[in-house]
Amino acid sequence: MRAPLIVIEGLDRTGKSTQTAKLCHRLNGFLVKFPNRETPIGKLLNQYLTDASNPMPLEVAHLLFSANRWEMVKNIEDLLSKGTPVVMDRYVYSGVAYSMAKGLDIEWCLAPDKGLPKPDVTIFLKANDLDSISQREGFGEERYEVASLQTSVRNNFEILRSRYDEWKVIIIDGKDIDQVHEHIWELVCPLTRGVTTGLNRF
Ligand code: 2DT
Ligand code: MG
Repeated sequence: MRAPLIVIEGLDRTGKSTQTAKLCHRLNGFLVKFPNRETPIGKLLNQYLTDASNPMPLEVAHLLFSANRWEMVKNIEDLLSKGTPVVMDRYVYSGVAYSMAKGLDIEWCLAPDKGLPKPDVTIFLKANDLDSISQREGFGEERYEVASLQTSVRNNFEILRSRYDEWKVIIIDGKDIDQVHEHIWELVCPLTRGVTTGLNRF
């Protein structure tokens, strides 16, 4: 028996931080946010994301995002095997969806993440109304927070959703924080008794 690995994905400003924190608290789990900006690689990524004049090639950025996940694997596997649920705020799918939006090929994007633990459930917070997202506080502060890129990222998330069967979608338009949380809880609840199968891998 091991604890579940739960991923919450979505575009910028769809409430992932709020929802992952709330879920983690209820589960008594461990929260992992990607990119993790605290590690040496994460610091490079933070510079890249916050400074639009940073000339890093997009392939390099992609590989650093992936490396930033690999840095955490041992830690995550230990937690799961000891019975602590792990909740992730973004993961492999953000890596692929954002890099594809910048023109990279899907298989190329997935390759460096091959072997990473696969989530037991991936919950996609989907906003049908993208205009309301770009009006949320703080939107536009970072490199990828541009409406045209968000539209492309959303299409890429749809491609990934049809490819991976652990995906669940929650439409967030018109729902408040607690309503979205309860919906997430319904999806996660069956996993809280523990998971009997081993971890799958990408
Ligand atoms: P936050 O706004 O959630 O801090 O993300 N991103 C993220 C990628 O391009 N590749 C990745 O592998 C990951 C995890 C999405 C900052 C931005 O980083 C993007 C938005
Ligand atoms: Mg962001």
